[in-house]
Amino acid sequence: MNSLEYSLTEEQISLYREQGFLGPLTLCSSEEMTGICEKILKVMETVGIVPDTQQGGRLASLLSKNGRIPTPYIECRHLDSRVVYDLCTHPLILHKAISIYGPDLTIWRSTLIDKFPGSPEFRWHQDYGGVYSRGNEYGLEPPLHFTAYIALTDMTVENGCLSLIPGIKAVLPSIPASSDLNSTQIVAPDCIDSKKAINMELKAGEFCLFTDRALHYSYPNNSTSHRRALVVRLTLPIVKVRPHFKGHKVVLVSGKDSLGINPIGGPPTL
Ligand SMILES: O=C(O)CCC(=O)C(=O)O
Repeated sequence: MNSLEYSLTEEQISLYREQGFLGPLTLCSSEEMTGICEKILKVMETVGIVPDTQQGGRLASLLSKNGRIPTPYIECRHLDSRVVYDLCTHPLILHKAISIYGPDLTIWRSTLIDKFPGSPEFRWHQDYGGVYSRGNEYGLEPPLHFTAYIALTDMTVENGCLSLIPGIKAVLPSIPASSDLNSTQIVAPDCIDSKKAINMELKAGEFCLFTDRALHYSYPNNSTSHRRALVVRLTLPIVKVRPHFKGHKVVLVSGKDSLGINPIGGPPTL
């Protein structure tokens, strides 16, 4: 496969710009992803480099009231696990991202989200509100990032797949998700027209891309099995990323970093 076959078509690029998201896209077969997911589950049994207090990050406060953080050790495992790093930097993701954002790309964060059976919805939000709002620890300047959302298991409406509303480009009015001082933002309910939503059901091994303004939600997991995803947050080397824990580094995954404004990490050796 040459890099053209890895890239997006003109139609896909237009659709991404119009909708603010694109998918499903194929990364690997379900069988291959099942094997990778088994390795990732072992990684999640080990402690990474992110302090306990920051596990679950801003997504934790998007869970409905009383929702608990499903699994420990989910944040930024691309910094210490080769299997997570390799998935985050898969050429099929990077070439597609390059088609839209150009050759210079960094990863500033990743999160493994294990939605256990019975776990609640994530409420409607734009990642913009969580990442750039005042007082949170993920600030990026200038504000620009996007997400590659990888299905480690099949994701359906029943087990908690994403749902997205196409065409949202603006930053919508938002309210804090909870009374917690560090709470992330959810979009104000009167700005959400959920009739327009498109469900993003994915098979294990598929992924989708979405902007930081894409308005999205995920269903509760009403099934009896776990729904697992790896969420990769990408940006450009020109974006200054506020380090959000000791040892946090931005990883240059494509092209060059001509400004050198962030501490840059390499692939993990394990
Ligand atoms: O995985 C989920 O259920 C929600 C993830 C999400 O909302 C996000 O990545 O911003």
